[in-house]
Amino acid sequence: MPLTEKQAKSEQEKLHNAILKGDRDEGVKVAAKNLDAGIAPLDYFEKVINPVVQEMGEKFSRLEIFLPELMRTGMVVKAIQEEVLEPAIVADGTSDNQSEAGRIVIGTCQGDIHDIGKNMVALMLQVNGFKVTDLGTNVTAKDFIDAAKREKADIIAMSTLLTTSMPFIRDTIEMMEGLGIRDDYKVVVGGAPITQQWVDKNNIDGFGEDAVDAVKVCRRILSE
Ligand code: B12
Repeated sequence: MPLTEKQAKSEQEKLHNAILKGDRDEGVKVAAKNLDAGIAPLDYFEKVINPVVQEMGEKFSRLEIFLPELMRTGMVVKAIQEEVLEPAIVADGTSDNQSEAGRIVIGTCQGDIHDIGKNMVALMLQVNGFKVTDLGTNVTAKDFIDAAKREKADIIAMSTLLTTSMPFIRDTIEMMEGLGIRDDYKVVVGGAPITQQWVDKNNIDGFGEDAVDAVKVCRRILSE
């Protein structure tokens, strides 16, 4: 049962209140109530969580809220992700280890600790049959490359939300070129500041707008 626009607005308000109070338990409770009522976890993520975090980000850039509120946003959303959405997505998942769709190492680039979007992408790839090794946050070019070799990866997937960390994606590509291994792995990237134009300019194989798109892009580039 998809969320209507009116329901989504009212749920956004409840989540927003939980964030302002910094009340993770209330956040978890209001999210769990939606899933118990038959709302799909991705529908809740896209129509409730995403608009609220975007709004918090915009308020932060207009100096209407400050770092403590931004941190509360991260804390409440991560709790919902870990305690409500991930178990539900895994339970619904079609993961089948017998027919591995491909091997992916994923991480948030050097200098960046944002991981809510990256974790969602990793989870969706995993439940869609990819073997995913999550390297966490603040991952250097060398660590991406070492992990790709170790895990015999098909794809290196990099996330960043900071414009200041975008050059580290380019560093990873340049390090791969320097080592003569650029063609051994496909590179897929995502995160709010990244554009298709930037991707095309930097010898990157794929770009995903969101977690569902990430699965499509990874499938497409491995079948090419
Ligand atoms: C929550 C948040 C935080 C939390 C993060 C908690 C956490 N564990 O992640 C905390 C409080 C820690 C934080 C800290 C900071 N933040 Co912050 N943060 C945000 C906020 C509000 C939401 C980010 C988020 O989770 N979005 C929701 C997820 C689902 O979306 P997403 O990450 O974009 O991911 C989706 C897609 O992009 C895509 N995707 C993502 N990765 C990948 C990877 C691949 C391979 C693919 C295919 C797709 C893909 O799929 C995802 C799922 O749909 C944003 C605002 C915004 N509009 O993004 C600011 C924002 C990113 N932060 C910002 C800033 C400035 C900071 C700080 C520097 C603040 C400070 N002064 O200290 C620090 C940085 C610390 C560091 N070194 O990293 C700025 C960045 C500005 C810029 N252009 O560089 C933003 C844009 C806010 C703003 N408008 O100013 N932040």
